[in-house]
Amino acid sequence: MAPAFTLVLALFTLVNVAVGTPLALAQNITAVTKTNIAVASSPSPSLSSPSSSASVQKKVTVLTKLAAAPPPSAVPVQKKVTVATNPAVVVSPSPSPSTSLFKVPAQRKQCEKLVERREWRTLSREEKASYIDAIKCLQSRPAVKPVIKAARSRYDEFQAFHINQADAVHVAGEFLPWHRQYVKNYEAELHKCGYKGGNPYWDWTLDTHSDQTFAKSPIFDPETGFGGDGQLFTYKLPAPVPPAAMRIDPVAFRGCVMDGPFANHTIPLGPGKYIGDHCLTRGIKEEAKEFLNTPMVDYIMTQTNFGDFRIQVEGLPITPGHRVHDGGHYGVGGEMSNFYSSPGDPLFYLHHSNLDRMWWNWQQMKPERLYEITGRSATVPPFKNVTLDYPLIMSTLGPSAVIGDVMDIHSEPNCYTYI
Ligand SMILES: [Cu+2]
Repeated sequence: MAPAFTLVLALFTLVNVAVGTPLALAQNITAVTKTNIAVASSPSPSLSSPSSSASVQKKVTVLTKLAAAPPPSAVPVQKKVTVATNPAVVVSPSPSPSTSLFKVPAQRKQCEKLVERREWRTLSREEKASYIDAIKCLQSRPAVKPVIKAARSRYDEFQAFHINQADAVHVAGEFLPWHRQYVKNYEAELHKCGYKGGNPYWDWTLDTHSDQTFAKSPIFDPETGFGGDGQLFTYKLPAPVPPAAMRIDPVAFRGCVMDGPFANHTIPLGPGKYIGDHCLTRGIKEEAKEFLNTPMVDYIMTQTNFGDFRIQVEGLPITPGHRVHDGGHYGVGGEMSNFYSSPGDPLFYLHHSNLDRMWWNWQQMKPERLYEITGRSATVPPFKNVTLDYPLIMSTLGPSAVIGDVMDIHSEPNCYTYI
């Protein structure tokens, strides 16, 4: 985000926060952003600190943080202000690191064999084809007991559960563990469909060099990838001005993906919480390179505690600008850009594998990080601080777990690794 725009946004935010109205942001900010910032910044007592000076303090905090919005190139400056002024600390304070939160659970059994999760472009042609075939297999198998009845296939059942759980598992301490278990269960389903490897990840930093066109990433290849951009005028949103509750940014829905393995695929759920058959939509954005590049990843990896790390990975609406999680969703656009229905695009699982890989790499930097977990369980009461005992509900998708179960991916029953 350009500094000038950031400053304007900061001032705009201050005005809006002061009068307690939702933000009216520039068009290129997603609907997800609008809604979420409105929630995160609104002076609701449930989100504010209990002190009477909280709202004043919050206004100052938001302004300070937005004005100091960090281009990754300004890492040292940003790093100093993150802890003190990050609005997320006001909205959702991480408890101070106490030993009780970092207790290592009883020794977990280490795996004898690890499934290797690899970057998409390192898979052989056959492995790629086998992965795509397994997705198509899930899209053709009937749902077991989906939380949304309109979900027809087992693939849809995963998307349905994400739509159902999205409000509970984002902008919260369980964001990374929940998605870790969710992708793990998806990987297990792919295995039932004959795929042998680990769920591949998409290392977007490989697509962000200045001489590269993001939309030309091998991930979007029609033959050896997931198909390309949405084609203009091939898709119409269910409502021209979707209600804010759907978190749909109309600009992100360029059109249907007309090439690749999912060109003729029909999605019964979404966008948002709408129900109705539609194509796979995208709206790839070149600007995504700014949020998915190596300086951004390096910056996020310098965070010194889990609370700050999770916030910097997750990005909007907690941070003032895009980060890797929301940046990847925004960069692909269409269904993938939606807070609720994003798993309708199979790229969701490669994107989240890469976020999981980032977390795992961060965990491995220091021994005490393996079981470090903090953060509030939700943005609205009743919430508690997440601990290793906190449940990760998966319903019919596969095994549920507690956070402590998923922290060490090299322990039973996780048994996978990133190479
Ligand atoms: Cu999600």
